Amino acid sequence: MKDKILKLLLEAKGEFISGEYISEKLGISRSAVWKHIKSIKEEGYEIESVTKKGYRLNQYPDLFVSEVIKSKLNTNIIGKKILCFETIGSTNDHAKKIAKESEEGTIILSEEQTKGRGRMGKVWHSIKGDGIWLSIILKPDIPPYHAPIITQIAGLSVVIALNELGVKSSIKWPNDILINNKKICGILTEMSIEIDRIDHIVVGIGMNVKTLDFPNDIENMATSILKEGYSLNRLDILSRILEKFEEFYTDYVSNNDIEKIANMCKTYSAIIGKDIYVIKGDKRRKARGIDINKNGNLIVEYEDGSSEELVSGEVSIRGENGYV
Ligand code: BT5
Repeated sequence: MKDKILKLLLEAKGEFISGEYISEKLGISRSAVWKHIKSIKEEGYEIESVTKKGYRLNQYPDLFVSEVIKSKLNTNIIGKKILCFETIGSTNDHAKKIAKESEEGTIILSEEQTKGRGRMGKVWHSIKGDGIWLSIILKPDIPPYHAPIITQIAGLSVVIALNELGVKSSIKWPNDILINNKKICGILTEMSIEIDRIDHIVVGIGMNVKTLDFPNDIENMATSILKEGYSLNRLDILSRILEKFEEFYTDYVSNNDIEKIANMCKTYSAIIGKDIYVIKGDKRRKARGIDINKNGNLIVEYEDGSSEELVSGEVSIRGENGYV
């Protein structure tokens, strides 16, 4: 019932709605309405009540609540269904579990992850309330070998969303987003294939928003929006990312123009023209980032003048002096 009242308050878009209207609409007594409003307020929602006018929602807390996100979100597919958790193992694991029976564009969010994952089983720290821990379920009709482009679409959406919000960021091919050469966001794309077609893809996006103290193992290479001096609301960042993602994703699935995505990624690249290390397993080789080609692959040139086309998933990139 609380969710339904919240929905009515959100739909009123800052206007007053009367207790009578809510009670009639939801078939509950006026005093029940008042009790629910009281408990919604206790969760941090600022609700004004004025005699003869009713209730008005003035402000809401920066929490993941599906009705609130929906009221902000301007998309058709991505986020049509939103599942929010207080805590979860990994949003990607949950997304994979429910993918078969879920609609394309369903998103899963959690305030905290206890088993957040990076690539190849690496740990992804997901501190409660500090970040955006998000997974998106997709069902594109594309060949499996095109799946890495989804990581790039996600990266592009994050970078463009942040830049539009005034936060200058760049992409470290293939799956990291950086601010001032530190990692603010990582992307983990996983797919399920049936013979030669994709059954579903889960794209996981983890972004540090409010973290000031990072665990020891990442304190020198990680940063957050707040740590970089920007005070942004998680819900504003999230809705902007999802809107950008829908724009690039729908364009890609209808036109299959990988080169367009690759070119945009190149514009925002943190490693083109930079000295880097290419790391494969325990081997590390000095190189220079040269290009992101029309297939979205990274072209590097080694010190001996030879070059290589790298496909995402097989390498890690590190900067010559530190993270990038
Ligand atoms: C990634 O892997 O960067 C992908 C991270 C994806 C996380 C999202 S959150 C929602 C969804 N559910 C999940 O379970 N995962 C996804 P990779 O490139 O392998 O980088 C992993 C490395 O990043 C770790 O080994 C650490 O060095 C570093 N790291 C871990 N937590 C971090 C954090 N919060 N911020 C910055 N760096 C971190």
